[in-house]
Amino acid sequence: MAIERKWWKEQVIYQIYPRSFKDSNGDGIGDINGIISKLDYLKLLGVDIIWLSPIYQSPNDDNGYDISDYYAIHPEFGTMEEFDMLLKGLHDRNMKLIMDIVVNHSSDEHKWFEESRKSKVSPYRDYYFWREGKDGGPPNNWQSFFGGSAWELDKTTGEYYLHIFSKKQPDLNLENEKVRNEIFKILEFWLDKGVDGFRMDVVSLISKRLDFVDANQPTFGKVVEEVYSNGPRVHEYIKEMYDTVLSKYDIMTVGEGPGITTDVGLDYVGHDRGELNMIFHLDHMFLGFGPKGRFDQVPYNWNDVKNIFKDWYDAMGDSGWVSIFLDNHDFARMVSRFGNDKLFRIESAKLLSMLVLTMRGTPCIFQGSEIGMTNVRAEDISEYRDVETINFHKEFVTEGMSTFDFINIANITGRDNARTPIQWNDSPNGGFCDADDEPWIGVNSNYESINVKQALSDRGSVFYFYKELLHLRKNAPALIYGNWEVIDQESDNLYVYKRYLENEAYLVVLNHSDEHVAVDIEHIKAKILVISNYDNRMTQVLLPWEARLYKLLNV
Ligand code: ISL
Ligand code: CA
Repeated sequence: MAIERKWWKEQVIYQIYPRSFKDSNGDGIGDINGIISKLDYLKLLGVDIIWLSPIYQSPNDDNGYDISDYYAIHPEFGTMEEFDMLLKGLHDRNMKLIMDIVVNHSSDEHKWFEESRKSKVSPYRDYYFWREGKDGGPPNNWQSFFGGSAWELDKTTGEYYLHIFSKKQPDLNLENEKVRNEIFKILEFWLDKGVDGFRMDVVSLISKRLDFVDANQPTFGKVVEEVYSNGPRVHEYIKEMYDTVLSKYDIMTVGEGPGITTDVGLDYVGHDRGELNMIFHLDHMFLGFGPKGRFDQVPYNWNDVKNIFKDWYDAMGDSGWVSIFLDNHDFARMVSRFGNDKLFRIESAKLLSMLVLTMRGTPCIFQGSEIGMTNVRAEDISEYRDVETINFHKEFVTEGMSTFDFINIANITGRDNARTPIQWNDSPNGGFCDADDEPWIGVNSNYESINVKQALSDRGSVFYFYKELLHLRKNAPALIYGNWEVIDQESDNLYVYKRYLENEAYLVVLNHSDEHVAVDIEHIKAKILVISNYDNRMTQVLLPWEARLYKLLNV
């Protein structure tokens, strides 16, 4: 059977983390008007679908992933009228908007939870998971993603509630039909406003294993996979959302899924499942995470990444779809993690963009990657804002690590690396806000050389490379729907693959290293170089981080 053609396979997603995108009113916090002021920039780049990280009312314990009112815009970001203008501004430019929807948990300041915690007989008690403690401690040994027990004792009733993330993010109980109906109402509210779909936060976690048995797996990753994710009713819940609401609109959905492995991927996105359109699987993003998670780094290499891409391609076949991405607001900057952000920043940022835009799957670009923004180098723990980094700092220091060592790790892997403000120009605060305003998190000190203004004035910039590739992809069905065949699966630094569909074919040749590397492509005779990150080189030796896209003729 031929692969199904869909608009959401052909378009490209760009993620906006609103807090860090553009401040329009001097409070140091990015906002909706700031985004509106940059719509022409996004259009110029050539992306199609904006994924907006949460902008709802929130006490911001986890920067909006803790929602206290799903129907209101957080005043820091603006008003509902401004939101409507943003949506219209995008639609006027033939672009789309997908909302980030977080239904695994709410904020503890949501009225449901405030009611729920009041008494054991509250009509909202069953909106969350309340359990008695065991042997003077929590009901089981589950750990929170953000450190410590996943259970918090609430004094009012003497019971514990479950929070897989921070204690200000109590898990919603979707076993309760009322909760599911609330969720349908929320989805409908935003769809009726005209949004074009959803990114569903941790959708793999929404059904719990109700026996709440202790986790006995060796690593945190395994616990997520085998205990927290893919619970018994997860597909029933997603299908119900699809049948009741989602299927009635021409929209797209992408599920974010820690713990979704290749074995179960198609259960979420198989085209006949009536569930989600695509997933963000996190296998390659969790590489390097040791038994205790991201601050417990273990080595990995490029081949591990390649193997994961191969396994997912094979697992999806022609019947499922993924998004292709190498960074987002939860991970290090792409060029710092998978490239060389010092000696070959521009070359490697371009190489990675070629990878993201030529694989099979809907590409997702994280804000700032289009200008090759890098990780930060914080020197003091007070520079961090992320609840995860702050909590684990305490935990690791208690266990004997020095703050100095912890900061060195956080500078490699912490989420704030991706959350510093977009560098718009070389003025103080990088043009994110005015020089005399105080941004909510410090601007990366390299803003004077790495910024949008510079990128737009330089034809050889990372920005224009993205722009050209985005344009190429749009007009090349083989790069969207084509089969993908890797030529050098074993190589640790080369990544060479073909994309082909009917009589159209492309060859992508990437040197993922600081070295000169020979590549054997001479036997592929009829080919023309379409785009590369060095000047028109056709030789058999690739320069460091050289990336070439060839069109193959006579196929
Ligand atoms: O960043 C992580 C913790 O180490 C990831 O495991 C992340 O928590 C996971 O991918 C789920 O992320 C999503 O849900 C979180 C939120 O903090 C993240 O920002 C969001 O992308 C809870 O809502
Ligand atoms: Ca602002």
